[in-house]
Amino acid sequence: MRKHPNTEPAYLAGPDYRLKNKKSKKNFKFCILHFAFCNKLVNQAGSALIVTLLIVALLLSLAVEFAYEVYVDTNALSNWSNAQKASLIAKSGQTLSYNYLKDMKQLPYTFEGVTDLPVQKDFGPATFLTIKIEDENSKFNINSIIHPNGLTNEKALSSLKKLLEYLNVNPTLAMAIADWIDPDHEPRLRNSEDNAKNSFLWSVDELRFIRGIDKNVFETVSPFITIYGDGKININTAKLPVLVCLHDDMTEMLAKRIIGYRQNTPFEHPSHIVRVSGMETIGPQLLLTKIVVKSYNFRVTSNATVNEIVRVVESVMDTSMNIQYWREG
Ligand SMILES: [Ca+2]
Repeated sequence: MRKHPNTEPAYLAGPDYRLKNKKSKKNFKFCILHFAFCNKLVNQAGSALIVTLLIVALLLSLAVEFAYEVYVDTNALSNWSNAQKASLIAKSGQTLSYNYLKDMKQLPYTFEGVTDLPVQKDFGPATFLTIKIEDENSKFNINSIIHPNGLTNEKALSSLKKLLEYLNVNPTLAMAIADWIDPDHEPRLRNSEDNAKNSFLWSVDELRFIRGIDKNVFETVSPFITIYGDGKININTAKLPVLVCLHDDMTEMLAKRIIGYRQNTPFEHPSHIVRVSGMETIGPQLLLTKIVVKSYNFRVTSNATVNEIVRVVESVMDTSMNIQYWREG
């Protein structure tokens, strides 16, 4: 039985087999080398691909970052430009109001407490201007409770107590306010002179520094308080709480009658207040020091919007166009 050639040992197979076997080994060796070479090539190509991808990713992130920075810078520049434009338009609102108040000065009396003026002028797309003119003589002058010589103005202090009471605020706060303003250091209430300013208020906001005046009290009282003017109140423009505090004997019903009267016939002279039924006795007592029919001090708030960027300029000016207060925001 003949053995299968592949199972024969090499020394029995003869020269052909050895030659064949030698070639096979050589081919195998070549294959190994070729495989190693190809593998090396593949590895090198893979590494190059990864490096390329990393570079592309890096460049891409740089490009995105650059585009974002350009976007942010462009946006910031646009916002800045809009803000500048809004600021200028808000200031121009003050000039428009100045002209409006000059016309108002020619009238014998002032009869509008708050005037809202949406300005119709075309400033461009998405650009608006609104002006609010508020009569400061329609409010109670908080500084009037102390005379310029430092003594207490008892009538004005009594009016302030009545105003607070009408607004459901503790009326004794009027004493704390008086101590805050007056130059002496004698407390009307316990601790009411502690850290007191002992000088007139420069702003209604200063009321917040006074002990007992919290946010709620301030928001309740401040719409009816001013620090501008000589303390006289315009009976054509004052709101109900301010009219009620004009005199100890003034009732809410009388104050409402005043409002009803002026809606049909604005007061052209302070003495005309006696024409209101029930004011025959109180009216003459108010003439000298308490009431006027013409206002001299106005708060002007001009609000400009340019592409949703808002700028506000607020001022208080008198009818001689003296600026007493100016704020931009
Ligand atoms: Ca004091």
